[in-house]
Amino acid sequence: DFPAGDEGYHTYAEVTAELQKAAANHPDLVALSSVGKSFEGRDLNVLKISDDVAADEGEPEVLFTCNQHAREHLTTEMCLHIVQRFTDGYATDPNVRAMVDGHVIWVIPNVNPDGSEYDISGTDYKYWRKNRKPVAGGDEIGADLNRNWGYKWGCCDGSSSRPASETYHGPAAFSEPETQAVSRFVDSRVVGGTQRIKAHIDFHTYSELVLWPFGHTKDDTGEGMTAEENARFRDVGQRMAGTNGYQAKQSSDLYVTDGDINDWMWGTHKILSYTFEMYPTGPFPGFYPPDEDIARETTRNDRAVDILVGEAR
Ligand code: 0X9
Ligand code: CA
Ligand code: ZN
Repeated sequence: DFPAGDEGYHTYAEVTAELQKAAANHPDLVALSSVGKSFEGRDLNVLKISDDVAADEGEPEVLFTCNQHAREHLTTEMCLHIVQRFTDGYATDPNVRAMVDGHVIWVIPNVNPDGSEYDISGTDYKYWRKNRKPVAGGDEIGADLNRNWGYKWGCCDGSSSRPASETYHGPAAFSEPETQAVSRFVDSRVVGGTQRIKAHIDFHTYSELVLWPFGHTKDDTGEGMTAEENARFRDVGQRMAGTNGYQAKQSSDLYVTDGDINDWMWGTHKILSYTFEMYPTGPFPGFYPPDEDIARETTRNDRAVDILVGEAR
């Protein structure tokens, strides 16, 4: 469980219960399923939100993913906040209603449930980042899921091949059950040759940034990124950052990564894919803001989320 005083955060079991409640309270709007299982066998929950949720209306789709990194618990709360706003808000908020009527919204609150449960096991937080799959042939545990995606995996010195590293990219692209399951889900949204998911945010903490691909190269444009596409990433990124006060930049301007989720979403599927690094800006309180900060720091992204949904068309 979360340490005393931080009970406002949701454990994996509590997240699952919230998703089940949302589905029970809004049967026409919400469908809960799983994209697969984590290494330790936890369901990777995905919530679908749309009017007439059982029907395939062919609407543009948006995906929100959270908690690739175990200790970034505020991101799980961000996904839950999105769920709550787009379900409970449907009856009362005309803006929410229009977005839900015109789109399919997918939310995966826990991409790394084994890691986040490990991080809150025991009395104190463990500062855990990776997943919990043991590395073959040694004593190390875990790969960095955000270095395990299959677009130019391990290409560019933006990850590590040493199992002890915090950015260990795993033995192969999609070697980890969690990235494999989420990527197969995204692959499955190609319907009749067209990817239905048009836009995506992967939430992380911390630094208050809006980041766009590519991460594997410092070049703004080149293979897989035209000047026009790059200008759109910049424009939408800056508009989103204008609403939450984050800083917007290309992800490799922060540092080069290879095998991250945005590079795969864009490089493979041409999904308009961003990383948000949420509150705070620095190591105090870093990964562990008090639960009193949850409401303020999740609501802070409401307008940015709405901008992203508006770009899915
Ligand atoms: O390193 C990461 O995976 C992300 N930052 S975190 O502190 N949450 O670990 C940022 C990934 C964004 N991509 C690049 N910076 N290239
Ligand atoms: Ca508290
Ligand atoms: Zn992260």
